[in-house]
Amino acid sequence: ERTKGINGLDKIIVRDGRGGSVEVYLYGGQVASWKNVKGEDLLVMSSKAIFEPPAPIRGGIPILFPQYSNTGPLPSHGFARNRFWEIEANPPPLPSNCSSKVDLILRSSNDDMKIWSHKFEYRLRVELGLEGDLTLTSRVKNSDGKPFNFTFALHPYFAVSDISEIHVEGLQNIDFLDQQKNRMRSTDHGKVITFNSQLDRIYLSTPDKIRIVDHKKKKTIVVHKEGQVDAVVWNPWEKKVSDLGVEDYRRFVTVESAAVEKPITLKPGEEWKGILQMSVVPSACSSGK
Ligand code: TA6
Repeated sequence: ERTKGINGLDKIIVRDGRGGSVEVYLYGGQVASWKNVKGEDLLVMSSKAIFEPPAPIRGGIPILFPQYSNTGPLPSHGFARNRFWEIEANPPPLPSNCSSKVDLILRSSNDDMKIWSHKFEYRLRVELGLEGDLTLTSRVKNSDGKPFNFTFALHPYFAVSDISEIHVEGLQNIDFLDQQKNRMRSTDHGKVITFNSQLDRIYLSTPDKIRIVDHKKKKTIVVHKEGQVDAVVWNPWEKKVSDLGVEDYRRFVTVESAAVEKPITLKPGEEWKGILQMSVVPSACSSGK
Protein backbone atom coordinates (compact mmCIF):
# COMPACT_ATOMS: atom_id res chain seq x y z
CA GLU A 1 0.00 0.00 0.00
CA ARG A 2 1.50 3.31 -1.14
CA THR A 3 0.50 6.39 0.80
CA LYS A 4 1.75 9.77 2.03
CA GLY A 5 3.78 9.96 5.22
CA ILE A 6 5.06 12.92 7.22
CA ASN A 7 5.39 16.12 5.15
CA GLY A 8 3.79 14.36 2.17
CA LEU A 9 6.78 12.04 1.65
CA ASP A 10 5.80 8.80 -0.07
CA LYS A 11 5.77 5.69 2.02
CA ILE A 12 4.86 2.06 1.56
CA ILE A 13 3.07 0.11 4.25
CA VAL A 14 3.59 -3.65 4.24
CA ARG A 15 1.19 -5.65 6.42
CA ASP A 16 1.44 -9.27 7.42
CA GLY A 17 -2.33 -9.73 7.65
CA ARG A 18 -2.21 -10.45 11.39
CA GLY A 19 -1.64 -6.93 12.67
CA GLY A 20 2.11 -6.63 12.12
CA SER A 21 3.36 -3.94 9.75
CA VAL A 22 6.38 -2.14 8.44
CA GLU A 23 6.54 1.35 6.90
CA VAL A 24 9.20 2.24 4.35
CA TYR A 25 9.86 5.76 3.06
CA LEU A 26 11.02 6.08 -0.54
CA TYR A 27 13.20 8.88 0.80
CA GLY A 28 16.29 7.02 2.02
CA GLY A 29 14.70 3.64 1.22
CA GLN A 30 14.27 3.87 4.94
CA VAL A 31 12.23 1.66 7.22
CA ALA A 32 10.56 4.15 9.58
CA SER A 33 8.44 1.79 11.64
CA TRP A 34 8.11 -1.91 12.39
CA LYS A 35 5.21 -3.05 14.53
CA ASN A 36 4.39 -6.48 15.91
CA VAL A 37 0.92 -8.04 15.91
CA LYS A 38 0.10 -6.20 19.13
CA GLY A 39 0.92 -2.87 17.47
CA GLU A 40 4.05 -2.33 19.59
CA ASP A 41 6.89 -0.37 18.01
CA LEU A 42 10.04 -2.45 17.67
CA LEU A 43 12.06 0.48 16.30
CA VAL A 44 12.44 4.03 17.57
CA MET A 45 11.87 7.24 15.64
CA SER A 46 13.44 10.32 17.22
CA SER A 47 10.92 12.72 18.74
CA LYS A 48 12.79 15.45 16.82
CA ALA A 49 13.22 13.58 13.53
CA ILE A 50 13.32 15.89 10.52
CA PHE A 51 11.32 14.60 7.56
CA GLU A 52 12.68 17.22 5.19
CA PRO A 53 15.15 16.30 2.45
CA PRO A 54 18.12 16.60 2.32
CA ALA A 55 18.26 15.92 6.10
CA PRO A 56 18.42 12.20 6.88
CA ILE A 57 15.62 10.73 8.99
CA ARG A 58 16.74 10.04 12.58
CA GLY A 59 15.25 6.67 13.47
CA GLY A 60 14.00 3.42 11.97
CA ILE A 61 16.69 1.81 9.79
CA PRO A 62 18.87 4.27 7.82
CA ILE A 63 20.94 2.80 4.99
CA LEU A 64 24.56 3.94 5.10
CA PHE A 65 26.06 3.55 1.63
CA PRO A 66 28.52 3.76 -0.15
CA GLN A 67 30.57 4.96 2.83
CA TYR A 68 30.24 4.21 6.52
CA SER A 69 30.71 7.34 8.70
CA ASN A 70 33.68 9.55 7.76
CA THR A 71 35.94 6.66 6.72
CA GLY A 72 36.43 8.16 3.22
CA PRO A 73 36.00 11.34 1.17
CA LEU A 74 32.18 11.29 0.89
CA PRO A 75 29.75 13.04 3.24
CA SER A 76 29.47 11.06 6.49
CA HIS A 77 27.49 7.83 6.00
CA GLY A 78 27.38 8.29 2.21
CA PHE A 79 24.33 9.45 0.30
CA ALA A 80 21.81 6.58 0.02
CA ARG A 81 19.97 7.80 3.13
CA ASN A 82 19.09 11.09 1.51
CA ARG A 83 18.15 10.01 -1.98
CA PHE A 84 14.72 9.14 -3.32
CA TRP A 85 14.46 5.43 -4.02
CA GLU A 86 11.90 3.84 -6.36
CA ILE A 87 9.66 0.82 -6.12
CA GLU A 88 10.85 -1.99 -8.34
CA ALA A 89 7.92 -4.06 -9.56
CA ASN A 90 9.88 -6.97 -11.02
CA PRO A 91 13.29 -7.30 -9.36
CA PRO A 92 15.63 -10.12 -10.33
CA PRO A 93 14.49 -13.23 -8.47
CA LEU A 94 15.38 -13.77 -4.82
CA PRO A 95 14.37 -16.76 -2.70
CA SER A 96 11.35 -15.83 -0.63
CA ASN A 97 8.63 -17.62 1.28
CA CYS A 98 5.07 -16.37 1.28
CA SER A 99 5.98 -13.27 3.27
CA SER A 100 4.74 -9.71 2.66
CA LYS A 101 7.33 -7.51 1.05
CA VAL A 102 8.32 -4.52 -1.01
CA ASP A 103 11.27 -4.12 -3.39
CA LEU A 104 13.04 -0.81 -3.83
CA ILE A 105 15.90 0.33 -6.01
CA LEU A 106 18.41 3.17 -6.00
CA ARG A 107 20.45 3.83 -9.15
CA SER A 108 23.45 6.11 -9.39
CA SER A 109 22.32 9.52 -10.65
CA ASN A 110 24.41 11.94 -12.70
CA ASP A 111 24.71 14.15 -9.62
CA ASP A 112 25.93 11.26 -7.48
CA MET A 113 28.46 10.35 -10.16
CA LYS A 114 30.07 13.75 -9.52
CA ILE A 115 30.97 12.75 -5.95
CA TRP A 116 31.24 8.96 -6.44
CA SER A 117 32.01 8.17 -10.05
CA HIS A 118 30.61 4.63 -10.14
CA LYS A 119 27.49 3.28 -11.76
CA PHE A 120 25.55 1.03 -9.41
CA GLU A 121 22.15 -0.45 -8.70
CA TYR A 122 21.20 -0.97 -5.06
CA ARG A 123 18.21 -3.26 -4.62
CA LEU A 124 16.55 -3.50 -1.24
CA ARG A 125 13.92 -6.02 -0.28
CA VAL A 126 11.99 -5.35 2.93
CA GLU A 127 10.14 -8.41 4.07
CA LEU A 128 7.85 -9.21 6.99
CA GLY A 129 8.10 -12.90 7.80
CA LEU A 130 5.46 -15.30 9.03
CA GLU A 131 6.84 -15.14 12.57
CA GLY A 132 6.77 -11.33 12.61
CA ASP A 133 10.47 -11.12 11.79
CA LEU A 134 11.80 -8.35 9.56
CA THR A 135 14.38 -9.05 6.86
CA LEU A 136 16.27 -6.51 4.78
CA THR A 137 18.10 -7.97 1.81
CA SER A 138 20.55 -5.63 0.10
CA ARG A 139 21.94 -6.32 -3.35
CA VAL A 140 24.51 -3.96 -4.79
CA LYS A 141 25.47 -4.39 -8.44
CA ASN A 142 28.39 -2.85 -10.23
CA SER A 143 26.88 -1.71 -13.54
CA ASP A 144 30.04 0.17 -14.44
CA GLY A 145 33.03 -0.71 -16.59
CA LYS A 146 35.50 -0.53 -13.71
CA PRO A 147 35.71 -2.07 -10.23
CA PHE A 148 34.62 -0.17 -7.13
CA ASN A 149 34.79 -0.46 -3.34
CA PHE A 150 32.26 0.56 -0.76
CA THR A 151 31.67 0.42 2.96
CA PHE A 152 28.24 0.00 4.37
CA ALA A 153 25.93 -0.35 7.35
CA LEU A 154 22.28 -0.78 8.18
CA HIS A 155 21.64 1.28 11.29
CA PRO A 156 18.51 0.00 13.14
CA TYR A 157 17.35 2.06 16.12
CA PHE A 158 16.02 -0.89 18.17
CA ALA A 159 13.37 -0.03 20.74
CA VAL A 160 14.28 -1.03 24.31
CA SER A 161 12.50 -0.48 27.62
CA ASP A 162 15.42 1.52 29.05
CA ILE A 163 19.04 1.58 27.91
CA SER A 164 20.14 0.84 31.53
CA GLU A 165 18.04 -2.34 31.58
CA ILE A 166 19.55 -4.15 28.62
CA HIS A 167 22.68 -5.94 27.54
CA VAL A 168 24.11 -6.96 24.18
CA GLU A 169 25.59 -10.45 23.89
CA GLY A 170 27.60 -12.32 21.27
CA LEU A 171 30.65 -10.05 21.04
CA GLN A 172 32.89 -11.45 23.76
CA ASN A 173 36.61 -11.56 22.84
CA ILE A 174 35.97 -9.68 19.60
CA ASP A 175 38.21 -6.82 18.48
CA PHE A 176 36.60 -3.42 18.06
CA LEU A 177 37.49 0.05 16.87
CA ASP A 178 36.51 2.65 19.44
CA GLN A 179 34.89 5.56 17.61
CA GLN A 180 35.28 7.73 20.71
CA LYS A 181 39.06 7.21 20.59
CA ASN A 182 39.95 7.80 16.93
CA ARG A 183 38.99 4.23 16.14
CA MET A 184 41.64 2.82 18.45
CA ARG A 185 41.68 -0.96 18.32
CA SER A 186 40.92 -2.97 21.49
CA THR A 187 39.41 -6.31 22.43
CA ASP A 188 36.19 -6.74 24.33
CA HIS A 189 36.59 -9.46 26.97
CA GLY A 190 33.29 -8.72 28.69
CA LYS A 191 30.66 -11.42 28.54
CA VAL A 192 28.02 -8.84 27.69
CA ILE A 193 27.91 -5.12 26.87
CA THR A 194 25.97 -2.94 29.29
CA PHE A 195 25.34 0.79 28.94
CA ASN A 196 25.92 3.59 31.43
CA SER A 197 27.50 6.24 29.17
CA GLN A 198 28.14 6.89 25.51
CA LEU A 199 29.32 3.84 23.56
CA ASP A 200 30.28 3.82 19.87
CA ARG A 201 32.20 0.78 18.64
CA ILE A 202 32.81 -1.04 15.38
CA TYR A 203 33.17 -4.73 16.26
CA LEU A 204 35.23 -6.57 13.65
CA SER A 205 34.53 -9.97 12.08
CA THR A 206 31.77 -10.82 14.51
CA PRO A 207 29.55 -13.88 14.74
CA ASP A 208 26.44 -13.67 12.55
CA LYS A 209 24.11 -13.65 15.52
CA ILE A 210 24.00 -10.91 18.16
CA ARG A 211 21.36 -10.58 20.85
CA ILE A 212 19.94 -7.59 22.68
CA VAL A 213 18.48 -8.81 25.94
CA ASP A 214 15.89 -6.53 27.53
CA HIS A 215 15.66 -7.52 31.20
CA LYS A 216 12.74 -5.26 31.98
CA LYS A 217 10.60 -6.31 29.01
CA LYS A 218 11.82 -9.94 29.26
CA LYS A 219 12.36 -9.87 25.52
CA THR A 220 15.32 -10.53 23.28
CA ILE A 221 15.96 -8.91 19.93
CA VAL A 222 17.84 -11.39 17.76
CA VAL A 223 19.96 -9.77 15.07
CA HIS A 224 21.17 -12.13 12.35
CA LYS A 225 23.39 -10.87 9.56
CA GLU A 226 24.98 -12.38 6.46
CA GLY A 227 27.49 -10.92 4.05
CA GLN A 228 28.55 -8.13 6.40
CA VAL A 229 31.24 -9.22 8.81
CA ASP A 230 31.32 -6.22 11.15
CA ALA A 231 28.78 -4.88 13.66
CA VAL A 232 28.47 -1.39 15.11
CA VAL A 233 27.02 -0.88 18.58
CA TRP A 234 26.01 2.67 19.43
CA ASN A 235 24.23 4.68 22.07
CA PRO A 236 24.93 8.43 22.20
CA TRP A 237 23.89 8.91 25.85
CA GLU A 238 24.96 12.45 26.84
CA LYS A 239 26.38 13.29 23.41
CA LYS A 240 24.37 16.06 21.80
CA VAL A 241 22.60 14.95 18.62
CA SER A 242 20.59 17.89 17.31
CA ASP A 243 17.65 15.95 15.86
CA LEU A 244 17.33 13.57 18.82
CA GLY A 245 15.08 14.43 21.78
CA VAL A 246 17.07 14.81 25.04
CA GLU A 247 15.67 11.66 26.62
CA ASP A 248 15.41 9.64 23.40
CA TYR A 249 18.73 7.87 23.92
CA ARG A 250 17.12 5.95 26.78
CA ARG A 251 14.72 4.20 24.41
CA PHE A 252 17.07 2.71 21.82
CA VAL A 253 20.30 0.94 21.01
CA THR A 254 21.72 0.41 17.55
CA VAL A 255 23.27 -2.92 16.60
CA GLU A 256 24.25 -2.45 12.99
CA SER A 257 25.22 -4.98 10.35
CA ALA A 258 28.24 -3.44 8.68
CA ALA A 259 31.19 -3.85 6.33
CA VAL A 260 33.70 -1.24 7.46
CA GLU A 261 37.19 -2.52 8.07
CA LYS A 262 37.42 -4.40 4.78
CA PRO A 263 35.50 -2.59 2.07
CA ILE A 264 33.47 -4.70 -0.33
CA THR A 265 34.96 -4.82 -3.82
CA LEU A 266 32.86 -5.42 -6.91
CA LYS A 267 34.17 -6.07 -10.39
CA PRO A 268 32.15 -4.85 -13.38
CA GLY A 269 28.87 -6.78 -13.53
CA GLU A 270 29.37 -8.33 -10.09
CA GLU A 271 26.74 -8.23 -7.35
CA TRP A 272 27.05 -8.34 -3.56
CA LYS A 273 24.29 -9.53 -1.27
CA GLY A 274 23.85 -8.82 2.43
CA ILE A 275 21.04 -9.89 4.73
CA LEU A 276 19.88 -8.44 8.03
CA GLN A 277 17.16 -10.38 9.81
CA MET A 278 15.63 -9.13 13.05
CA SER A 279 13.20 -10.85 15.38
CA VAL A 280 11.91 -10.28 18.88
CA VAL A 281 11.32 -13.29 21.10
CA PRO A 282 10.51 -13.85 24.80
CA SER A 283 13.83 -13.93 26.69
CA ALA A 284 13.33 -17.36 28.17
CA CYS A 285 13.30 -18.92 24.70
CA SER A 286 16.24 -17.00 23.37
CA SER A 287 19.21 -17.82 25.53
CA GLY A 288 20.24 -20.67 23.25
CA LYS A 289 22.02 -22.32 26.18
O1 TA6 B 1 27.15 3.97 13.60
C1 TA6 B 1 27.38 4.81 14.70
C2 TA6 B 1 27.57 6.22 14.20
O2 TA6 B 1 28.52 6.26 13.18
C3 TA6 B 1 27.96 7.08 15.39
O3 TA6 B 1 29.29 7.47 15.37
C4 TA6 B 1 26.93 8.17 15.43
O4 TA6 B 1 27.38 9.42 15.21
C5 TA6 B 1 25.83 7.64 14.53
O5 TA6 B 1 26.37 6.72 13.67
C6 TA6 B 1 24.87 8.60 13.87
O6 TA6 B 1 25.39 9.26 12.77
P1 TA6 B 1 24.56 10.43 12.12
O7 TA6 B 1 25.32 10.88 10.91
O8 TA6 B 1 23.22 9.83 11.73
O9 TA6 B 1 24.40 11.50 13.15
